[in-house]
Amino acid sequence: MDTEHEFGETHQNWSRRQFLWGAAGLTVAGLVALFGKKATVDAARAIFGSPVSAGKINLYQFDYYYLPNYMTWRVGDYVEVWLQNQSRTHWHEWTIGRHVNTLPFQGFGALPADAWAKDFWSGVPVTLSDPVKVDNFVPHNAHVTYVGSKGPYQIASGGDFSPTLQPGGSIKLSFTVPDKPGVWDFGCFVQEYIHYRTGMRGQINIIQA
Ligand SMILES: [Cu+2]
Repeated sequence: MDTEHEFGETHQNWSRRQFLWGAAGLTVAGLVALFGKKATVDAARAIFGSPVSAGKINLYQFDYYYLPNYMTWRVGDYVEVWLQNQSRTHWHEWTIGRHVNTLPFQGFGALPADAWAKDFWSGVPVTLSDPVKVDNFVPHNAHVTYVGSKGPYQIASGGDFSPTLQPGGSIKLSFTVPDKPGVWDFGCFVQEYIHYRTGMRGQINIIQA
């Protein structure tokens, strides 16, 4: 068999696969744009499965869901999450933790400062960069390095680690996935848990290296 011919075939197959993945991506994006429902997001997740995400990850915030709403990370991998608020009207945050405090669900009394009993980011070194329209950022117990002037990060205190973005805002969070394996929940608790309850939440499964 001719080696050059074999290479040609391999190249052709690769191109075709890239095309198919690209077309599937467009279809899913179109569905999300049309319906914007959590069901569609779940469908997208079923189509693409959940490969391990590493390196650059786009995480979109919509009213009221995240895309993706499920990720798999591996301990020790370097991750750069580019959080982007696609809403034209709503402020959204991104928190990760375990054991959501359901007291605010009762709808009475003062809201507690923390939404999670356990904040994923505690003790985790993380670098923030490229802030655009950041409403506020709460570092809580994370070890944060800020790229550039701290002004644009609007550093605040109280509650869990959370970047809160204005409509159209974005920020990059770079870090090495800490040795905290298992399933973690993430969510947006803006507007007294309404976003979270409406479906603005997801999960991250952290697997061992
Ligand atoms: Cu939100």
